[in-house]
Amino acid sequence: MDGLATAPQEARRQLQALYAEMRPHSLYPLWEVLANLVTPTPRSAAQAHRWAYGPARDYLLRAGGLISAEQAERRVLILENPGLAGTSSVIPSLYAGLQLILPGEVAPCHRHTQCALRFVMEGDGAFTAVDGEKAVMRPFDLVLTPNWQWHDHGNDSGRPMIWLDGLDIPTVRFYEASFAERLDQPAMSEAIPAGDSLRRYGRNLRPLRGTAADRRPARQPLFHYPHAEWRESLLALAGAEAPDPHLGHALEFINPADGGPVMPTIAAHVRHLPAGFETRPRRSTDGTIFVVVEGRGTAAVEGREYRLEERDILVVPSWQALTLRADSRLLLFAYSDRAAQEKLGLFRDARL
Ligand code: GTQ
Repeated sequence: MDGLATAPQEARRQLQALYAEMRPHSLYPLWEVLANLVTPTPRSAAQAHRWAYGPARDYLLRAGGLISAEQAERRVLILENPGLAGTSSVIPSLYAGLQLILPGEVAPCHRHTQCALRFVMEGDGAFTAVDGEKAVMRPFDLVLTPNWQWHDHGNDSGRPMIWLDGLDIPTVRFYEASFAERLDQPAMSEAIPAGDSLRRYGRNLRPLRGTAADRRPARQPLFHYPHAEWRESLLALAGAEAPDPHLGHALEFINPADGGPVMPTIAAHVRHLPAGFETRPRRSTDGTIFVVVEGRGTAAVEGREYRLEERDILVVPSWQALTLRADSRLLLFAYSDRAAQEKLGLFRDARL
């Protein structure tokens, strides 16, 4: 804008004529748009938003009466950010959805270049199978299906199972790198006992390289982070340390292969806020999706307040200041695109 606004009348007219001539040749003046392209601080089109779990769950169960998991391939309600209409995105780089598997159903086996995490919202005993190995899913477990690993979901538990899907679908779309395949059978044959990779790779152990027992992909061996384990660690931390003023107590889920985030594009962590604790405001460049695991409280995003109840989902876009207040002990799960941003040298946060 500045370029045009400061030019004299006649020059402005000639510039407009020049733009009109260039346009059919796909040429445009940078000076008209520079201030919107290279902004001094992030300007997210995404909006802060909270989905109350109850109503979302009701719609999902209604869909469950009308279409099977097999028909749908994945029976999921997309949590689309109201500021990103038509993009199926919760923040510009990430996707969120609520997936339902009813007793006896199978979500057929496929693989894709998108990375996915599953965070269990309710139900107990359904499974995600990754490369033929089942992770039996319990409430608030984290299960990964990393890029290009075969996965199917099934439920022989007798109860509906609902989890949050977090994927990097918009990131993969941005890079135009989407590949996907369906297996010619609904599920892989299960040669591997459930929990096998957790025992082999999840205890600071690893089968010796070059042995057949080292069967998982070297970069991504682990895919199940049980609630019982992360909760115990988080509460022990809370008993031993004062909460960080901006974050509370926080533990990141890590990939044991390199100590980094769980997947190349997505980082995930859990937080604990003691009853009555209020964080100081903090901004970060990684738009973040939160799930309330336990307790209740309030989130303020740029001063606007959102009530938080168990299983509610909150999205906080890039660089919007977040304050969290815990009415009772508050446990949160969170995922974001921080993993990708760190690799690109983009991640920043500001403690206010
Ligand atoms: O379970 O593989 O929510 O491929 C979206 C795309 C879930 C899945 C989603 C997917 C999946």
